[in-house]
Amino acid sequence: MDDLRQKYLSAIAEAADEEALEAIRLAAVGKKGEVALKMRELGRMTPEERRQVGPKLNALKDEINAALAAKKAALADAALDERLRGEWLDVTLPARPRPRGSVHPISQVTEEVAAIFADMGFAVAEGPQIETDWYNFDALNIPPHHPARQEFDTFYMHRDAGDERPPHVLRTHTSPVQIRAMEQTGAPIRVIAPGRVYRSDYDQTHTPMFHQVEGLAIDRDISMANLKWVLEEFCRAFFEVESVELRFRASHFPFTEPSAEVDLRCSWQGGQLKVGEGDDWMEILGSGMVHPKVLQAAGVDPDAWQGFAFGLGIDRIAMLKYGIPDLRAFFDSDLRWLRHYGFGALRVPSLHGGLSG
Ligand code: 2NL
Repeated sequence: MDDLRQKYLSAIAEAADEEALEAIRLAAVGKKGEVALKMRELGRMTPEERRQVGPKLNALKDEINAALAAKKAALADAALDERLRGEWLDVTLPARPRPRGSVHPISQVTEEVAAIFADMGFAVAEGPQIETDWYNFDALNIPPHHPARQEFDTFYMHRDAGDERPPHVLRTHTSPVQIRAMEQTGAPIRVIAPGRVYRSDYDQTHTPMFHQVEGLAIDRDISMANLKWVLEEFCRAFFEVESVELRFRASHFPFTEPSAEVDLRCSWQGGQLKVGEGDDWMEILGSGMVHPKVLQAAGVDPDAWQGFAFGLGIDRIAMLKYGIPDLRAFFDSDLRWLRHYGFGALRVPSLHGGLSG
């Protein structure tokens, strides 16, 4: 009986599949199996022998059946494991091997600028691209018939004869967005206003639609010193260099007093721009202290509040940073150009994660 147990338990242990297991079951404990044959021999035994051998045979049968059931379960587990290994999916893989679209350099640079100013406490403000001439000009201390109005090459919206509503224009700068922001939240305020602006001008370096970002900080005692630090910090972060040097040149805008144009120290070696070193200066910004009349127009008391404002062209700083030679290609919607100069759609610019890398 020990030989039988040994033989079948090791056969069960080595069975490779359910089919082999069933063959072992028939040979061992089936109706015509070896254990059944042994049971039949009981009839020829003395009652004493039968009492001895009977229970042992039954125990052997139970043991073999239990071993068969355990092995069957183990084989089923192994088969499931094998199937799961084959059906395994990496759900972290992207749905497509490579995104087909790309982020336009102007969108990329706008996001970069917003990330830098957000870090300095500036919110992003938006407003309409079709403005009344009051928001676009009057509120900015540019009265009707003022010569500065001519300098903006404004697009005027069509008006029917006898239409008495205030004239509408395509905004020539994003300053009106900041006037509206001041009206809505009052002072203190820190906002930037990025967006599309329009001027009737078209040549190598001008497109009738382009992009600007303006910034505004109003509080009790904001000065030109704050302006200088903010602009330095911006240039350092934007051009991703250790240090920068700015030069303020006295200038004139109707909406700021005093006003300054800002140049950035740089060098052009072999057509390659290097910021923060060299003997060249590149004009990048207009800025100044917000004119009291502008604060007044926006509902902010100029005797209690003061602050700075600045404006810069997004398209130009995008060309400078990313070595894009031709402004007009920005707006051609040429897919080959977009693939070359575009940015990965899944890389969001941030100060901690890197602006452009
Ligand atoms: C330039 C000049 C500038 C501003 C824009 C501004 C806005 C408000 C009040 C006062 Cl609400 N000023 N904006 C100030 C100075 C210059 O832009 O050359 N941009 C490319």
